[in-house]
Amino acid sequence: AKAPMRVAVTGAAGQIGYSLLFRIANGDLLGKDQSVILQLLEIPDEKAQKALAGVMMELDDCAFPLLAGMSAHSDPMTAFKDIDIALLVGARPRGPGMERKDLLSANAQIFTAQGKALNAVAKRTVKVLVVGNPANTNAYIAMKSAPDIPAKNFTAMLRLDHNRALSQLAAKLGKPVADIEKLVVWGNHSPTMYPDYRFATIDSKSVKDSINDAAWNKDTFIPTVGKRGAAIIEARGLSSAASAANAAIDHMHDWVLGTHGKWVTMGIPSKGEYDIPAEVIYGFPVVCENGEYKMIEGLEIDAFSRERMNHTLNELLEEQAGVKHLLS
Ligand code: NAX
Repeated sequence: AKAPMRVAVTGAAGQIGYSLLFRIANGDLLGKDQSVILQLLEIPDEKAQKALAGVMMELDDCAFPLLAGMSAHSDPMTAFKDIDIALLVGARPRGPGMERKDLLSANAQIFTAQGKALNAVAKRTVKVLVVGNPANTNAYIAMKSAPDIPAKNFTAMLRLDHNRALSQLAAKLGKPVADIEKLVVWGNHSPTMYPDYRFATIDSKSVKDSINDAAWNKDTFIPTVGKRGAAIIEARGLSSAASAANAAIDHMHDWVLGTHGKWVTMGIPSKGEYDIPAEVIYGFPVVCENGEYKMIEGLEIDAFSRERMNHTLNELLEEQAGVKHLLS
């Protein structure tokens, strides 16, 4: 049998954690032949640790054959010891009266500390996915705080946006979601993201030609995908959790086990592709193979797309500028 893989999950007692952990332990993340050890991080707060203990009791009670062990932590230096996979879900939510820059700096502190801990104790091959918002900038901070781990190992979650866009297109076309290929979501995980179906195909036919409605793209599709998170909050009274956990599973599963030629969207550090400045963590189209992602390069960018891509880039550059002084 394969050696168990160590998976750290932060924010493990939160909403997303409650959907995520059971699926990891069930083999949905790394495969039905791969056992896992869960290393769960929560804030030291007594209530959070107690809630985490309760979640672990439930994990025990599932008697998952693939769950080879688990531990609770309040310090990233122990939680990240020897891990293969980091799912960084916990983050500071925006409290009442909290400004955007306060939110940015509260999270910058968390992700600086977690980046340093990864640098100190995680496997050098650790694959990191940041889910906690602002996800792209938090991933950037963690990456900059972990100089001894390859920058390419730090990614942010755009997959929920990708999946949301797929489902909107499938509904519009009246076709199964599985038939759509080559969708892209560019940029920041925020309402400025740019879901782009210009290259997408359905049953090998062009999605753009099938829809053939620029106004629907601009006035319905792009805003619906961008505001989907807010629509879920409005309907459910709570933010997306099961779908976010599902997207995190999709992202990491595909990165580790491959996409078999299928394009997916990952937030990854730019190397200057598509004129996105180096090191910006930006949503790009990729395929994955042998545990590595590879960007789809050379796609044509028209004037409308360039404007959208710059808009979401500018937001990311502003976020980066807002935390620069906190990175040493
Ligand atoms: P919850 O508030 O339910 O859970 C977050 C948990 O993280 C809490 O239990 C909290 O104690 C813990 N936590 C906070 N700081 C921590 C730290 N420094 N170390 C360890 N644990 C810490 O939020 P939930 O609904 O689970 O959402 C988690 C994060 O995902 C939020 O930042 C949210 O904005 C973000 N999201 C990102 C999405 C994406 O597509 N990238 C979509 C869904 C989600 O909104």
